[in-house]
Amino acid sequence: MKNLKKKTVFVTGASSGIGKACAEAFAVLGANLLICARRIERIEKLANELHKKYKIKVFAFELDVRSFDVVQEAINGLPKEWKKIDVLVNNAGLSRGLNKIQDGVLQDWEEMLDTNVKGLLYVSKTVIPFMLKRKYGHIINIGSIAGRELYPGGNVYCASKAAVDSITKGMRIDLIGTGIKVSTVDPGLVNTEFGVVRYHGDKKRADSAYVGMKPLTGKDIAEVVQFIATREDYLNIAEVLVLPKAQASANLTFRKQ
Ligand code: NDP
Ligand code: 8X3
Repeated sequence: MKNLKKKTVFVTGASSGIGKACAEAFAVLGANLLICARRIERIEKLANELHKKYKIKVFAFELDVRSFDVVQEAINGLPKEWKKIDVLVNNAGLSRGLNKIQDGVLQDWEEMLDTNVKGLLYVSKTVIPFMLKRKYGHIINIGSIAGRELYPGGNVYCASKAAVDSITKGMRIDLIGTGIKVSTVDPGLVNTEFGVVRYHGDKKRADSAYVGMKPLTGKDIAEVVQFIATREDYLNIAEVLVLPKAQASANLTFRKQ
């Protein structure tokens, strides 16, 4: 098992859900953490907690991944020691709405594509040069079952996660021989703030996704990410689909009445 103690792990979208759980999963291993999101107060609180609990260094910063200029400025402006990024977890992402394509809301489409696709590209484009310089690094992208299968109303969100799948595969091809490896974790239903964000704050509608079944937790996914990141360097777990037992496909869940 690879030792990540004092290595640098960068998690985007660490203010909630899977990203927050990933930050803690790497803190447990003694890794130093770079964490970001738009809600800086949450990121700073998490940084303090993890620093105190695990005696690690944490650099927390506000970042909206949708602007390339902002991403470049924030990451290129990091203190030198923080640019030695060993693991990048491209987690920041969201879904907006579940409308049929004919009823789609332009702003929702743009938010999903700008965050899930362009944001992931912007962060990667900025971090990859640091990894190339050190001939070392591991990029772990958080995709989704939604990138592998469509469901009604999934249209643009599914497309954004299918793009993550293609980008991951493209990265793996283009970065071969550079010392950088690339993996993806594709979760099914995970109980995070994802649903509340998808339904623009409607918690009741968000919770209805989990009625009669046990969804995954952010920690479940973080444990998989942690396992992938700690394999010996010669080995790459390229992709993993993680589902609740009660979910067979993007659109088929078993629910107790
Ligand atoms: P949460 O809503 O709980 O967390 C999303 C995180 O992304 C937050 O930290 C949020 O921080 C951050 N984020 C959103 N937009 C931006 C932005 N523009 N810039 C920077 N950070 C941003 O949802 P999850 O933890 O569930 O989602 C994490 C990832 O997992 C996403 O990529 C999602 O698509 C994927 N996923 C989720 C599944 C699920 O069922 N929950 C299943 C499959 C995949 P902030 O708002 O503070 O900026
Ligand atoms: C999130 C999973 O099925 O809610 O990526 O779209 S789903």
